[in-house]
Amino acid sequence: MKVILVDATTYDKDIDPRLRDLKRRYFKIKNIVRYTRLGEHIPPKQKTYAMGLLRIATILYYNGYDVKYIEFKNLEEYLLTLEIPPDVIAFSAVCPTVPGCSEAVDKYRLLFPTTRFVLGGAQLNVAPITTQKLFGNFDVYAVGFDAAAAEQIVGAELMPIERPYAEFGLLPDKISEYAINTFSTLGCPFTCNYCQDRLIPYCPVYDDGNISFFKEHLPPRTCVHFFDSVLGAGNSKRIETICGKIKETGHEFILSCDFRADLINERTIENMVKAGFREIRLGAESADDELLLHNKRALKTSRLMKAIQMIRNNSDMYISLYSAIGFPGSTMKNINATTSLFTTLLEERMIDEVKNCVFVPYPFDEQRFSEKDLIIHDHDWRNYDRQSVPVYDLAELNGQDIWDMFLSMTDTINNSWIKGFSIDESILEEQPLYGEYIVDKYI
Ligand code: B12
Ligand code: SF4
Repeated sequence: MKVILVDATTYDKDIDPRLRDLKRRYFKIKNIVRYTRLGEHIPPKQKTYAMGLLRIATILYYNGYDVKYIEFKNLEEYLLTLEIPPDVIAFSAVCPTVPGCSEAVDKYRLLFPTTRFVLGGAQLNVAPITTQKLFGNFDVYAVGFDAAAAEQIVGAELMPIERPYAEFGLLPDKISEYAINTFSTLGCPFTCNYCQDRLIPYCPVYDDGNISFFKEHLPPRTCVHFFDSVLGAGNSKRIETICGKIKETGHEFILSCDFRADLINERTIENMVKAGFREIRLGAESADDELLLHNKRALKTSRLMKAIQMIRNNSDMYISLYSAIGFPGSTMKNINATTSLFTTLLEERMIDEVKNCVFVPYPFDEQRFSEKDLIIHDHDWRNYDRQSVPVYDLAELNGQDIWDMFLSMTDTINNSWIKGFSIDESILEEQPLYGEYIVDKYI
């Protein structure tokens, strides 16, 4: 049985030229700051793989199916080379790419009337009803993870397979051609509003995050990012196990991970440092505790500051803050307060980077916005994007206001970064853009 697995987890999109210019500057500054803090290293490539789809491909492959993993943008060219129709074309989509996959089904069904078209992935898992209602032309909506999802693709029971669970040889390119994203644990125990990671079931996966495999295939000083929602799902025992296993591999990679500031303590930092973590990314949505509470984000600004201080005192890790502008309850006043917090932290060199984006209310089935809080005015899922004008208005700010404040915040962040790191403007122009998937897609 021939199964084509289509990676539609990334996409190209034109963005506002003002943001493009700001982001070009951002990635030039980042180039200097990263090398200053981390020393010589191999920056991430601009191409990514979808670990979820790769796991599905692996399960089917070891069950004897003829699988082909292909990127959405190369699908058409590949289909034209086929002499007999594939049995299945299955798409892995995120919210903004579901409409494109649905259009592809209409188009290719004319070419391959007997082929079964399947939808799976992050957006379907959190909104099976809404997705099917809006995009009803797939034959199968394969909700779930791993084998449970893979069985729906082929409509048959599968044999369990031995780990390792991701056969990187099934990817179109060599592993060294990709930005390395890996994970140790699925799911998140927290329940912040509007975040879909809390809907992902908890599952410990690779105790060493696959580092032993990568060590055989990638050179030392490659950047490897752990995309666990919170490393080890925030469980301190598990974090200790993971860090111990990673250390045992004897790798020389530059590891990074996402973490919650309120879980930071000296023991955790010590474990991370021993395991080779050189970067930690903390969520920092707002300087306004009331706004955070309103969005069920219990982390107070004072706790964030304490965590930053503790990391600085106990390690030389690169500290990034990840921020989203436009949560319900946002006002000009609290956005300005957040911008000034970032300014202070960058100018005092307490942190190394602030990555800001626009909050996106990705649809899920039970979602209800109170009329006053958030009104969606653009229902086209293609525009549900973190680098585009918001698809919603808030009580005090409309989408355009939020967008203008986002641009202004991005500019302020760049300027504070330059000031804090005493960067000479004259050397900035000749800097290369730091490699990151967003550069390729947007700049
Ligand atoms: C790593 C990652 C990235 C990486 C790599 C993306 C990639 N190629 O996978 C990067 C940084 C590039 C990325 C980018 C984006 N991402 Co992202 N990303 C993740 C992250 C952290 C991990 C994904 C993962 O591998 N999970 C682990 C695997 C095992 O789970 P999984 O992907 O869900 O796959 C399982 C099931 O879904 C199912 N499955 C998956 N595919 C298929 C296909 C079929 C046919 C079937 C049957 C089943 C199936 O089985 C899999 C195995 O069990 C998730 C959050 C998370 N913790 O999951 C967000 C996440 C997937 N990203 C998300 C989004 C929205 C994006 C962006 C679109 C953001 C944006 N711009 O607005 C961008 C796209 C970039 C662009 N412009 O091109 C959202 C998706 C939300 C949604 N409702 O669609 C998530 C859930 C984060 C969030 N909470 O907002 N992302
Ligand atoms: S801690 Fe982070 S990943 Fe977990 S639910 Fe909250 S925002 Fe989402």
